[in-house]
Amino acid sequence: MDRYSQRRTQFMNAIGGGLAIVPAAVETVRNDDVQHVFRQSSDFFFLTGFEEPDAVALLDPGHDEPYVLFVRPHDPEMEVWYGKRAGVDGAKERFGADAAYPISDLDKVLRDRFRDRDTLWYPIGSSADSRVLGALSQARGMQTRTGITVPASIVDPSTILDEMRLIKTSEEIDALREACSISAEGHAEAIRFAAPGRSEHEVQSAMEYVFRASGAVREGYPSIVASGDNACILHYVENDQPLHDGDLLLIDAAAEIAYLSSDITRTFPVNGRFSDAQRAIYDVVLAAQEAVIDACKPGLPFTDMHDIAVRTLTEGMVDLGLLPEPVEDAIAYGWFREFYFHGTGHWLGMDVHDAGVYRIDGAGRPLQPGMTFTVEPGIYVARDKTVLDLANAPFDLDGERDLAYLQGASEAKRILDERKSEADVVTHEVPEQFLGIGVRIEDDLLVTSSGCENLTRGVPVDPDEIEALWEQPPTVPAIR
Ligand SMILES: [Mn+2]
Repeated sequence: MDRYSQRRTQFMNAIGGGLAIVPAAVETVRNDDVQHVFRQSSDFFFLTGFEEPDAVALLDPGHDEPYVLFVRPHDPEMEVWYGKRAGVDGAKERFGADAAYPISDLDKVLRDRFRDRDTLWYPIGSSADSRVLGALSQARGMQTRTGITVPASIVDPSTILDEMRLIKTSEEIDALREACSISAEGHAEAIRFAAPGRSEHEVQSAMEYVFRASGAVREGYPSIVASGDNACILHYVENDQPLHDGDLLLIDAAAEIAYLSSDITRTFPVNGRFSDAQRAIYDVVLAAQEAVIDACKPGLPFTDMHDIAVRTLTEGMVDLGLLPEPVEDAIAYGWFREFYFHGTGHWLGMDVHDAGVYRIDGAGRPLQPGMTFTVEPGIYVARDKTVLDLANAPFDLDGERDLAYLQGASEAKRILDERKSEADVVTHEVPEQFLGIGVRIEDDLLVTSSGCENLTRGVPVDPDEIEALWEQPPTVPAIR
């Protein structure tokens, strides 16, 4: 049995008397006959290994043909233009389907398969909604007269698939390990390649060259190559600015291997030497990352990692004068969020922000061997954040999330701003030398039986080692 067939068996054991429909990703038009780059949906690929768009997998454990693929049929003319298709025969012969049909037969076959099934496992909100739900409602309309029973409930299959994807097999860990080592080598090349006068996208190309030349067919997500003030924009992707002497360069990028993505961030000086202010902030972020990594072992609640990072970062920010004393107020009142406003990590796998819940019954989920995740603290001092108005109002992240969930983001913000304006406010001036500095350090961890393994230390985090690496000549030639 190949890995996909093992996964299907495990999944079908979990859905009992139901049937499941898992749609492939959809190609989107860029213009005319040009499509945006296509990448298969992770859940669909996880169960099928099938990389084409316009496909649906049906898993029906109570049927003597339990695994069905609906695919694009052969079409010689289309295949000349857009590439080869497996077709209906290939879906059976190469991808192990017990039965296969052209995608145009979906509605008809579904009506047949819905009979005598109690539950439909289907991710509502996907591109196949109109066809799948349309077929179900048609079947329901007929059941009153015919006595046929069709699924009365629809359940999201991600409750099962997420759990399967969360704990990695040794085969998946091997692929992720390779993605991590290639990604680290690309980052090392970026550090060697960067220099004043080059641009963000030139560094990006040298790094991505290493990814691709080492075996990756794509990045796991769009590369963030952010110099100077751009580092304070979390998802900066323009990557079109020149590198200036004296600036830092923050790069958040990674390769994907066999549908598993790494996720690395490094921040380093464009001219090879951290300034005192840059290094001071860097050291705080690194200390926070090390404190979190030191604590990672089976049993640690996921949410504890953020608490550890917040404490270390806040102590450091108060020490540097970025925030006023005392540290306890800076944490309790959420002042640290002026400079650290994202989470400390996320599951890592087929999707860079991978599947899986972070809490169980409200409490942080304990780490288990085989889980993989990132640890990515940062400090971002936006250039225009010269004066802080800090409210002495208790900060409750869960409460804020609940509020945003119920009221919507903008109304929640209005309510929170109003609460803040009613509290006493401490005004604090941000030391000028720190303005415009953004630092994030991100590594990928695998939980082992006794602790955790850092998969991405193929590129250094120690500031002295980064400076030494910058001194080395790049391996990728500069074109200009
Ligand atoms: Mn990340």
